[in-house]
Amino acid sequence: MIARMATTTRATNNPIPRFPDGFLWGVSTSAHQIEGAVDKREPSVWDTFTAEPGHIKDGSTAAVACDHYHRYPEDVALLRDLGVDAYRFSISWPRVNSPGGLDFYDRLVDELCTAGVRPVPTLFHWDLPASLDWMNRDTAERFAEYVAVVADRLGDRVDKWITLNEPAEHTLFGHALGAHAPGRQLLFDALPVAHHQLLAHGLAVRALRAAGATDIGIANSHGPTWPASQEPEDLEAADFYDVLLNRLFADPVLLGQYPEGIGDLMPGDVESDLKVIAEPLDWYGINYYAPTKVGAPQGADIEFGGLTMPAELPFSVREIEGHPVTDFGWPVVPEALTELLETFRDRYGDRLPPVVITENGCSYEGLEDQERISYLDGHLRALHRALEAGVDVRGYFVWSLLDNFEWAEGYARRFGLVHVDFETLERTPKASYGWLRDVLRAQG
Ligand code: IFM
Repeated sequence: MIARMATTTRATNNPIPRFPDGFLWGVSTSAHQIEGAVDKREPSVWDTFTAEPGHIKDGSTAAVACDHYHRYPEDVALLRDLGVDAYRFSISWPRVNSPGGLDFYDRLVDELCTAGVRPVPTLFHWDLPASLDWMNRDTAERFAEYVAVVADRLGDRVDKWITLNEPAEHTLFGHALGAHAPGRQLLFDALPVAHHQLLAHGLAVRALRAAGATDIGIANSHGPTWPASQEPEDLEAADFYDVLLNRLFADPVLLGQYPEGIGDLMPGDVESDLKVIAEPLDWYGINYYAPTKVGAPQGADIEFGGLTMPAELPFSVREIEGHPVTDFGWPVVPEALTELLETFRDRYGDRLPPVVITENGCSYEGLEDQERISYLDGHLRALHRALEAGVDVRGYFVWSLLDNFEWAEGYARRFGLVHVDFETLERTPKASYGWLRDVLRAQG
């Protein structure tokens, strides 16, 4: 049930500049973070990881989460009343593997279509079936088979698809550092995980095309890397980090090549795989949250943003000072979004298809979330500046519709436009929900 709504809706009196006609406005979620109903699907690597003590900061699980599996009509009503054009959600591969699992997405897609909200599914958002492993190339082939099944079932109502969400984080947090499922600490030996996900992306594009899809993208996470100083060792470390987080995942998709020195570290017939990975896309999704300041290694482990970065890494992440931070401690730097988009335009030129911001948002407590309004306000203005600078941006999705299971942080980080009481599961739209609804109305 939807409770009363927060009352204030404005952080600034200046209207958000007008975005082009046809600009796609949406909000995003992911299956594991909101669905619950774990008994109605096979386990994922996240279930296994969560069950091991010590991994999730508040000791919680996603067994119920927002119970979106049962409460999706209420959540779709929230989307409709918000006035978004589109809803980005993810499809749980373990659910699709389970009897009747696809029926849930059938119902959800029908509900969205009835509400006039365009469904935009992501086909993989980190909840790998527990029986699979991205260290194995075969997982990429299995992914393409699963994608074909989903496209066959939903393709009559879904025309916009996202292959993967943030393979960078899934590789880095899940397989290199061990902070996310499946909890491996392989450091650079985790590189095959990146390659196999990228291959899975390319194979999925082919499977979707074979099913008639014409509007396909990926949601990669990117942010500017700022060197800690102009000293050569800091510049070198920052460049390395930029390769790891940005270019390792964008270059193969957009240019059909790995950054220098990386291809040799990848398994299999890399040249032939790159042809698959670089299957042309209709648009390129960017998840943006914050820039990262990076310097030379400091000879000690570093705790940063909920992660432990081991001393042996060839870089160290530093605090960005002089900007507000979210409850997660992430710096709020809207102008870095403009910078990022201009860098992409300059780096990839005409190889960059139209861009969609597939995630942007922040964690803050409270219903009267003026900080979130201010964050979104700033980032929309920064996005508009990128448009004015000639970057072809076609859409913007807020992360997230609902407070949800924020991975290793459990329920401690609230990213939602809608508050969820995790005892009663009651939804309460926050001030930012009302603010965004007003912005969307004004955009027409
Ligand atoms: O909650 C995550 C989401 O699953 C992927 N992108 C970043 C969000 C906030 O951490």
